[in-house]
Amino acid sequence: MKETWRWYGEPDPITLEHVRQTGATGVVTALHEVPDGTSWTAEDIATRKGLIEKAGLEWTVCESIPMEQCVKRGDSDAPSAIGRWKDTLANLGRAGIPVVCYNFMPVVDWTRTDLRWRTARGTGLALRFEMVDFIAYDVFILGRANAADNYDAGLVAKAEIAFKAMTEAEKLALETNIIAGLPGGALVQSRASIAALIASYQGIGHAEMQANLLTFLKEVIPVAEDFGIRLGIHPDDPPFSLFGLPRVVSTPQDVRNILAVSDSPMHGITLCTGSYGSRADNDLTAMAQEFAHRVNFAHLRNVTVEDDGSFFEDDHLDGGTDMVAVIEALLRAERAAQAKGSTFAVPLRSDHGHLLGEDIGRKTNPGYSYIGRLKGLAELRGAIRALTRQLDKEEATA
Ligand code: DNO
Repeated sequence: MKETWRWYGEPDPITLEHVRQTGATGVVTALHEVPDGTSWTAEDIATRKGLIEKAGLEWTVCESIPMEQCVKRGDSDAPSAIGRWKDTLANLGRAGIPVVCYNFMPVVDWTRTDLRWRTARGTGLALRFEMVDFIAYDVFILGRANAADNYDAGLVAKAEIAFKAMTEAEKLALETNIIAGLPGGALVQSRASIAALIASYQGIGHAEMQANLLTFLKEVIPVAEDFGIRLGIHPDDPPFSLFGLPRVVSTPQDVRNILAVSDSPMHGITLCTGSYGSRADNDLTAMAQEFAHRVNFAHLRNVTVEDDGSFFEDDHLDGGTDMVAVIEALLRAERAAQAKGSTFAVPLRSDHGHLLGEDIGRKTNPGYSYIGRLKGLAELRGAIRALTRQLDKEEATA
């Protein structure tokens, strides 16, 4: 496996020099400044790559090439948007970027309700998705038509109580957390624009979204093969419906459907343990064992899910996912592939991290502070080292 670190480009308060100090050798980035709907030029890609290489690092993963909403809706202008996506992919391929991550979430990308939640164990400030608050937003603040029908009646009642107790400032803060776009996620929305975007998906259910994804995949996989780029589709975060909209990359069955499109090693998944793990019925050890040979990128983080479906980001080795078992499955699959001649080292990054120490008072991207991620990386690195030793011994005595 290859250690990588997400970097948001030059505006990122965590510099490439900081990245270098972590010991990670690969960088995960995207041309975040290019507006959606424009393909990335070879020149802009070369400039970004040059910056990374000048710092002694490698651009290992592009996360993400943005996906225009029309592709997810399967509109009549979807083919031209897919064409732009393919142009960007080809330009990344010409530049030798080995892995590309993307997602297929409708309207919003990754979503949380609280970005500074104090953990019960006192391990800093974590990102949290509070189910009752999300429902309060959808049903009572946004006021989406029939939204209450999408939730358990008991939770809607709790959400109403929570909503009535919120100050205007609290309502606004909740709204900002949900729709103002987390870094690397969807664009900033206003209350009116998000309502319009949600409405634009009317009539698109799970089957339609899935068909639109398969259409997209059939178009892009051949381009990935031409350039030897490994694609890794990122799961829905969280892996359940938001705003009554379908999400089609949430469960093991979704992954099976996606992978069935092509056996090409260029068509794989991003195993984001935190995203898949935010759903109590996803067994991450079983998923890692089943899909390890198709994992082209690993996001390693842990979450603790609560009874009502709320969850918070826990420490990297603690929470609902047995992280050591997941890493073991990935290492075993990587070895098996290497025994057959593959030279691919699966890139991993310690995903997110708590706000700790001096980072608490500092401006950083939510989830992407320095110390918390570094702590996560150090823990994961230790687990990888120990497991590697164990697998080496196993191989020596086999
Ligand atoms: C959150 C990230 C997401 C992810 C995209 C992948 O921290 O994992 O922003 O980059 O959804 O396309």
